[in-house]
Amino acid sequence: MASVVKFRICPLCEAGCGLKIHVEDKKVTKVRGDENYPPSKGYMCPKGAALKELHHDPDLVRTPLIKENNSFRKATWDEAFSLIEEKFLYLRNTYGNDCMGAYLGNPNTHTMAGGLFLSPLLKSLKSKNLFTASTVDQMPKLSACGFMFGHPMRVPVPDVNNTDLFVIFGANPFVSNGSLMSAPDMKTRIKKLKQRGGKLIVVDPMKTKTAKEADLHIPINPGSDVWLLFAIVHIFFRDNMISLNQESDLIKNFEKLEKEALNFTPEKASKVCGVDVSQIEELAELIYKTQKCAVYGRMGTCTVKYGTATSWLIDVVNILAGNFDKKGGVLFPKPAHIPDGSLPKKGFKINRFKSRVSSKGEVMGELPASVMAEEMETEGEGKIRGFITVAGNPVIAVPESERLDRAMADLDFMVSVDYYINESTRHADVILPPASPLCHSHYDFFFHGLAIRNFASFSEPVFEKNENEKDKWEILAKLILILRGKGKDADPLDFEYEMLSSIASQVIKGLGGEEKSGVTKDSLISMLNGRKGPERVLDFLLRIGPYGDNFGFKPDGINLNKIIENNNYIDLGDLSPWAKKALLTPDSKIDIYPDELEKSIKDLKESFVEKRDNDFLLIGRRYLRTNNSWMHNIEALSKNNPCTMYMNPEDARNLDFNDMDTAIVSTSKSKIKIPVEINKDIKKGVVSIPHGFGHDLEGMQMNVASKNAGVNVNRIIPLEIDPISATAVLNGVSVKIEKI
Ligand SMILES: Nc1nc2c(c(=O)[nH]1)N[C@H]1C(S)=C(S)[C@@H](COP(=O)(O)OP(=O)(O)OC[C@H]3O[C@@H](n4cnc5c(=O)[nH]c(N)nc54)[C@H](O)[C@@H]3O)O[C@H]1N2
Ligand SMILES: Nc1nc2c(c(=O)[nH]1)N[C@H]1C(S)=C(S)[C@@H](COP(=O)(O)OP(=O)(O)OC[C@H]3O[C@@H](n4cnc5c(=O)[nH]c(N)nc54)[C@H](O)[C@@H]3O)O[C@H]1N2
Ligand code: SF4
Ligand SMILES: [Mo]
Repeated sequence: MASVVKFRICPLCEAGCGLKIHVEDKKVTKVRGDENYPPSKGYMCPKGAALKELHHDPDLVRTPLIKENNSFRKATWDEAFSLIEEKFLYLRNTYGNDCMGAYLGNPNTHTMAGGLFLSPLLKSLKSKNLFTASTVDQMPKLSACGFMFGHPMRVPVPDVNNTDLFVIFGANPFVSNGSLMSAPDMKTRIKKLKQRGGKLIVVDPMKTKTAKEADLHIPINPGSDVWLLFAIVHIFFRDNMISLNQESDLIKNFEKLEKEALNFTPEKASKVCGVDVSQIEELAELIYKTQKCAVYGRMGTCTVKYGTATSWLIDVVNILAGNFDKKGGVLFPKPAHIPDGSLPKKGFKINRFKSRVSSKGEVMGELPASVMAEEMETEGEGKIRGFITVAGNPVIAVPESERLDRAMADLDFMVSVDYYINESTRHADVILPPASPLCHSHYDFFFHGLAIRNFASFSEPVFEKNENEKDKWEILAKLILILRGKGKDADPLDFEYEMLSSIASQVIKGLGGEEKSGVTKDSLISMLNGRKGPERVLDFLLRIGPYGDNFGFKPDGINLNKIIENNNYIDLGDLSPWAKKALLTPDSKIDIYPDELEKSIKDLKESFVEKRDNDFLLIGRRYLRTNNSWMHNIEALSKNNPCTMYMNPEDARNLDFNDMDTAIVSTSKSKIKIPVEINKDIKKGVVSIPHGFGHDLEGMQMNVASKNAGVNVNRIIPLEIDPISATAVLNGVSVKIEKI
């Protein structure tokens, strides 16, 4: 049988590399990087290649499963949806709306269905018990951007291709392939940066793969970046090193910031951060003097005690040094699917409602993942009894995981939309598996808004799904219709039509109404291309988007077919300045010191302590061949990812550890046993454990992963949160270490 090569955008991480999927007789024979796809030019990582094994993984769930007598049996879709309808409606009618809850995991952001159908799914639950992986991840950055720029989707992205100084705080893009910065092949980009005379600086307690390529690596104490960044702001004001790229009246609360920064001297920062005063001074000067500089931060600046404050200060530094909204600095992307004027200009609010048990505030309409367990455990009105997980593994991803594991086991009824029986989905009563990723089309609704270049790309399904399989959007639409009381037999296309119709109404309203414009909803919808489902919605958004063809009124504009005809990719240019238009604060200003941060900064000032030498602070790490918890079941990816604890040689000597001796690591919550790997790249007093492991729980069916189970670090991480964004503190956790 002849081999065919199909193009696919990789759905596994933010980089979104272009892949060539070689197919023979309905089988993937190999996966290679597509050298003709401009963003990645042939680059891919081992995970991309593993799409082959993923597609054929014998452990992948391929039909709906229903749990009976503690084990799963195959079921029809109709049986599965009937049971869900019966149980969910019963629970809701008996206990009220808040007895329902949901957790959405990371891979949702890599699917078209996730981009379009999850927000209506959450609405249809009518509950406040909504959780996502954002509160163990990037919520601090989104919150900081919300306060400063008016909307959490206004995230300034480093213009890596044009910058001359790239300063990275707490990220390791050589391994993670970039996050809140979609940019495949960071290694080549850094090589090019150096070729044009530019510099890379990495601030990280660990000399990571990225840090090893840096011109300067600053090993900082975990959790202390907020002090270092504030000290830079202090120096800027003290030495008059401020050169705004905006008119000053575009920025408010400037004086308040100046006054606050007085409190954060480099001398004080030096003691907390373990970084010399002279180095802090040099860093500030270099950032100020370099014309094109981009400061960027990720996990190490988000999932820390002052995550929102740290994330905020990164952009404060960019603004004060004149690098915000400037080529070579940081800029807002302008994705093709978000029509101008479609995001509300009303600013960003949090705490609009609180959790039932411990009164934690809402952020972006969701509650912190850290309160999930207590909301499931605590009796009373609003106790979570019915639960949905979609592409998430909270038992591994969320702190105090043993408690969450027990709480999930006690739920009355749980549904998981997922294709593995893993640590979390083993608690489900029904598992609904979407067809393999290669059976879905792809457009990056989330990551085009975070990409270092504006473009629109699309890939069609590599395989047609089997008759008995369902696309993820169909599953989500069914759940929405069931939860809205339309019944399990309602047609998912009814919901697709509702979405299209609501966009059409907005457009017609903008044209002055149906009568005046002569345009009807159905006339617009009938002009759409693409398969029914998310593709038609995408085509609609592209056509009315900032580069769209406006249904023919702008013949040079883009639409879905044009992307496909243009080899799946349309370039829309370098990021370019447009902040003045992009700001979504009610007064159209940048709030450089939002009120919401004041309390946290007061607390920070009062919390000043020098780091004590005998404390161990725990941080996390990622491996190139992992993807959080879920790709350990691929044989080719399961090797060379040891679940060990890195320890500095001096610490190891002091505690009398030899390489691979077992340590007991404990916090107030629990203890784990883990082998110690002596590693000179980690700062003294800091230890690192990768997350995503612990695949030895009863009832899982991931045969490869279970062989290399490792231990779940979230068993010992306590439920501490950043007070603003309610995001878990995963880095800089104080631990005790003993030899076994
Ligand atoms: N291969 C692979 N790629 C992935 C993933 C994966 O699991 N594997 N996961 C994806 C996901 S979901 C995400 S969110 C991204 C994350 O993307 P990144 O943030 O780039 O990845 P991390 O490896 O978490 O990098 C965080 C870095 O912060 C450092 N660090 C820890 N604490 C501190 C601190 O207090 N201060 C400073 N300055 N540094 C600190 C750590 O040593 C680490 O090097 O990666 C994505 N890409
Ligand atoms: N200690 C510690 N904890 C962490 C982190 C850390 O650095 N340290 N990182 C945090 C971060 S950044 C993140 S993003 C979270 C990740 O946490 P989660 O998103 O909750 O977990 P994942 O491990 O990504 O598991 C993804 C699940 O989705 C399923 N899946 C994959 N693709 C699809 C799909 O297309 N459709 C459906 N329906 N299901 C799919 C997989 O089978 C798996 O069950 O973990 C967080 N937890
Ligand atoms: S870096 Fe790897 S996982 Fe990420 S998109 Fe590229 S090939 Fe896929
Ligand atoms: Mo993440």
